[in-house]
Amino acid sequence: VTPAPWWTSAVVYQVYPRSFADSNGDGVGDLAGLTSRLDHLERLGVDVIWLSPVYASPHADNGYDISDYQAIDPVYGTFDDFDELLAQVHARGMKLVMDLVVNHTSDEHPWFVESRSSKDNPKRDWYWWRPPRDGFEAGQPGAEPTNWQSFFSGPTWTLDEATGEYYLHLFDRKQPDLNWENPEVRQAVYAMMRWWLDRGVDGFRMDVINLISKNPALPDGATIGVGGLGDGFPHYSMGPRIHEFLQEMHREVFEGRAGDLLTVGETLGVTWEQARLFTDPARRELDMVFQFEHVSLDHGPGGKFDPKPVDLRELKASLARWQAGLAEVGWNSLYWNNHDQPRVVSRFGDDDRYWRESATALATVLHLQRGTPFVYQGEELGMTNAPFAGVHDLRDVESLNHYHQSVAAGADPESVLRGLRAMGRDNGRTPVQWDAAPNAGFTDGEPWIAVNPNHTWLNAQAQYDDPRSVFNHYRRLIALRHRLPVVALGDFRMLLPDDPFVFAYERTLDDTRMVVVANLGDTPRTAALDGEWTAGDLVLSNTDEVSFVSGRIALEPWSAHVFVR
Ligand code: TEU
Repeated sequence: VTPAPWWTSAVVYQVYPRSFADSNGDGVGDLAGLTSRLDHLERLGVDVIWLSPVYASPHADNGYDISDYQAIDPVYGTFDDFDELLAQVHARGMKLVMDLVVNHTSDEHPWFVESRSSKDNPKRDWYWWRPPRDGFEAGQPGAEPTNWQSFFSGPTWTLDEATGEYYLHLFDRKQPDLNWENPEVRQAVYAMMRWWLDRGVDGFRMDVINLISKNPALPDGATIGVGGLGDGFPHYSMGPRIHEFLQEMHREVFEGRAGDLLTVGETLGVTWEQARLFTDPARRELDMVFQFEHVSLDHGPGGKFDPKPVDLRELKASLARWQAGLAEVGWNSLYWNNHDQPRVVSRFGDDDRYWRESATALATVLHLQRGTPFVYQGEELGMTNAPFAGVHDLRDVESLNHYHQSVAAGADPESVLRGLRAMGRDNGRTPVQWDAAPNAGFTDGEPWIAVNPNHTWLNAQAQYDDPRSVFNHYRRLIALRHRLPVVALGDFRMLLPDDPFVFAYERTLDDTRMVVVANLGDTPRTAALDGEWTAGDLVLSNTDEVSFVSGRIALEPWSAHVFVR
């Protein structure tokens, strides 16, 4: 038997550097700020840090628009700061995984500057350039080469006046898509990746990696509304060469490299069947992927900014499907939060009366599944969505575009704001709440986005010495994964799938059995657990006591318990 990979018992922590810790008072987090807070991560016990982009960038999308892959943006510091961070992370026995954003570059990247300079520039074909649609003049409404709608509102094509052609951008117009059909593009990306690995980083989180292969015919999408734009997703996602590209990348970049590396692909809209192909070790593509099924269940008929309540049975069924689908072959990532999602305690929990209980209960049911858990900065403190008063409080390009386009199309501003308050990405981007000081200990200056006013009581300092805190609960969950092979490797079986409030499952490995049971609702419940469990088997709980009434466990609102025997 081959030993289980190291990341089966590891936990990853995502740092969004802009909002983590600011060392120089300019209001933006930076590398030196992160280095100064490594004690926090060591205390939490995480194994790996995934660092969101710190490369040179004009910051149209907070660094997911890169103008130089081999430079540190001055707002984050210097290469000396980076090397110091990497050395300190390694000295503490942790790993550092970089964000890899290669579906697109910034329009200010020298590759694109060259590419746009003329139709016969050698780099013209490094991006997707197309003439206006047949029968249309450049710039005329409807002249875009396809009818696709961008992730950030409006068309996916922008006209370049100088050459009279359009370039493709699935995201902002400042994020032109690279043409992966061109072998020079692929080799340039692989060389850059090798350069970072040679520098000592431990792997990559790959941004929207399933979008790098597109159907080169670029067909129109089915019409979806807003200005007659169409849904191009079936044509630009999971294109015909996606597996070929990832296998080539594996060969060119990772094959034969010493050390414990990690690759995780962000794969929008993939099914578990596709995820199994990406993560089957025999295929040599990726270690794991981020899937989006469970974080799309609350999207309403009008999309993500038209949220609807989630039925817990559906959420459980979705997660169980992924557990089963990637049980024998492949591997799951486990996450509630990242820099693109609203805060889980506000989304699926109760950020008011049962704040502590629901934050810890949600953490428990996620972390003890089979897969590698990802903790997003502030999640370990139970940070909540932000009380954005109006559009002036928002910073995110996706939210701002959505707001302006919807209002221009006649929507009621207040109802647009309601959707953004619930689902907007800025909810996850308010500064980490270190202490009760005026800017939560994040900065001595004016923060780039407002600190959540609840930092007066919701902060790291207030939680370190409280054994019941959200922070210490996360610490215990992480320690449990490190300590118990059943957490890392046990089989998964969902219990009580039809219960609308109780989330319960069993893990088994050889003779060890573990049962996780939580009440994800605000009224007391009872549940019958398979087998004879007693309070003596309890290894972790978010309440003070556990009691059984005629064979059924009594579950206080948002309580969570873990039994092992
Ligand atoms: O996000 C991919 C993505 O499409 C969504 O998760 C996105 O956040 C959007 O909300 C869809 O409605 C990745 C990055 O994580 C994100 O921060 C970037 O903005 C995006 O790619 C472009 O690089």
